Amino acid sequence: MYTEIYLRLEPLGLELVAAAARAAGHTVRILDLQVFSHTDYFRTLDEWQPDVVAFGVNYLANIPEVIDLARATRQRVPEALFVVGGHSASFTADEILAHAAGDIDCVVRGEGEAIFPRVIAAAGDRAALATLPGVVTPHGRGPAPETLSDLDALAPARDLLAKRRKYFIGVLDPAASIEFSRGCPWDCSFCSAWTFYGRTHRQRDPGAIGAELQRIAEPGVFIVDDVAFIHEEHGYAIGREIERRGIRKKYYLETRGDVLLRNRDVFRYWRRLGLEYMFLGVEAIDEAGLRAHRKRVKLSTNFDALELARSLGVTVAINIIADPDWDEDRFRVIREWALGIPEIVNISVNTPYPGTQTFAEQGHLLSTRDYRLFDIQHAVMPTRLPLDRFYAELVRTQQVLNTKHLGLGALKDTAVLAAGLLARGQTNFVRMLWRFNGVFNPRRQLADHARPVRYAMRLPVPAAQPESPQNLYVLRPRERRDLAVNADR
Ligand code: B12
Ligand code: SF4
Repeated sequence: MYTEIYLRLEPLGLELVAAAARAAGHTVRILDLQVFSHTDYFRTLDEWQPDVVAFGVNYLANIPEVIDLARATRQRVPEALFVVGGHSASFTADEILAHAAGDIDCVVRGEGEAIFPRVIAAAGDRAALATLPGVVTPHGRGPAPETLSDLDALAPARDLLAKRRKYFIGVLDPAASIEFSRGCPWDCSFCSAWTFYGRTHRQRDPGAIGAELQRIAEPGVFIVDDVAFIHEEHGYAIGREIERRGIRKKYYLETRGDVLLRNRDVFRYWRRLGLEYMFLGVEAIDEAGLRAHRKRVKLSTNFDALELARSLGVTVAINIIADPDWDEDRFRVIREWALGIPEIVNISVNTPYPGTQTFAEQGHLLSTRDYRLFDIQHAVMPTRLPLDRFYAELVRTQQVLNTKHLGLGALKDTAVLAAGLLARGQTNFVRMLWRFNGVFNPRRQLADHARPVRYAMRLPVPAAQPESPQNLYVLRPRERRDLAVNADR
């Protein structure tokens, strides 16, 4: 739902995996199903008859669609090896294979760059597949996935994406994406970014980043790091490369309140370099909520960070997690608070995703096992309010907040900008201004729960003890620098 309105971004992980396959000598095409239709996909299969078909499944909600496509693919190109990889697939490999009943040949867990060419090489020998690190097949699995040794060895195959003008975030239209670092050293209970990367945080080489940025044609750049500029010296080093190369772009990044406060000067520096948008994961406006999410940050720190962000002159968006336990009163408090501050406030619904500690500990309480509802806009845990009233409150709150920024009043401020984008043929931002009511609708959200469920999610077995992170990791943790993440509780 979110990507129907506010943003659509290039599939960076898939581009890296494609670059690895190309470097190994294969002919590769990418079809982004955010932009192309299933009809386009089937036409490509029929015309091209690929030897390998690989899907990136970062999002849990896409699992049923990919299983259905695997089935249809098997009928059209029966000999092709069908591979699935990506963030969500890494946490659900066994159940994906079980649902697909032989139509998916393997799931690749973890980072795909090094292993994908080896998977292709093993296409002719499916028994050999089951011996590769991180690879899970219906007939057996290889050892644990390996951590990539060099994050700069490959550049994403951006040239393989047709229709690059479709990628945007708000007024950064069009926008490319780039990675400065990978992983996150914190361990929030609702998040799987840290469990995927074994709680490691690795930085790319500033020179390689500068060279990559110089090759990007788009004027907008979305920095995909989970937490930008954890180490300020890295932010400065990249900035110096940008200055040295005379690169002028507009940037969007996401970070934490405590990192912003601690490294305020580097963010100020980046404002001069073109930082336009900043997203802060505030998550809760009470101490109890922050503790429940294990954010390891004080409420006052987050509020100080908001003050600071305002003073930088960037557009700030924040996220608040709505708990299924919220009643009308709680939604009202959030609405009033959000209307009183200038920032863009986004509300998401607390959703236990496989790979998170919340899922391991509370997953057995889920009220639905329909993957498609796991998009943080649906309630998948029992709600205190009857579901229809929960959605009515949620959408009303989102509507109020949407109108604050995209209503007619706000539109006056963006009219010149919108006209400029239209003049350049960029329509993504302008279309977004009218889309909200068509997409966010309590009746639609409620009706989504009534759809027949053909693939039911596997639930965790309730454990007597709190789940150990060791059981959740995809990549194994390594020695890491002390980032003092536990200091501000
Ligand atoms: C950038 C980003 C986005 C971008 C989307 C970018 C895109 N088009 O893919 C935007 C902002 C649009 C976005 C939106 C959302 N996101 Co998001 N997003 C991320 C983020 C921060 C980084 C992803 C990224 O690009 N990483 C860099 C690349 C290089 O890594 P990668 O994609 O993981 O790819 C590597 C491996 O996964 C693997 N791989 C990937 N594909 C393939 C394919 C094959 C064949 C193989 C072999 C390997 C492989 O190899 C790659 C290279 O190592 C992740 C957090 C994270 N750290 O992963 C969250 C994350 C993936 N998002 C998340 C969520 C919840 C959402 C939203 C639902 C939020 C919302 N507000 O509605 C939406 C849903 C969007 C949708 N399409 O449905 C969750 C995932 C939840 C889940 N399990 O389903 C994550 C993990 C964040 C979190 N903290 O929990 N997101
Ligand atoms: S700081 Fe952000 S990316 Fe890191 S664990 Fe918490 S929510 Fe996930």
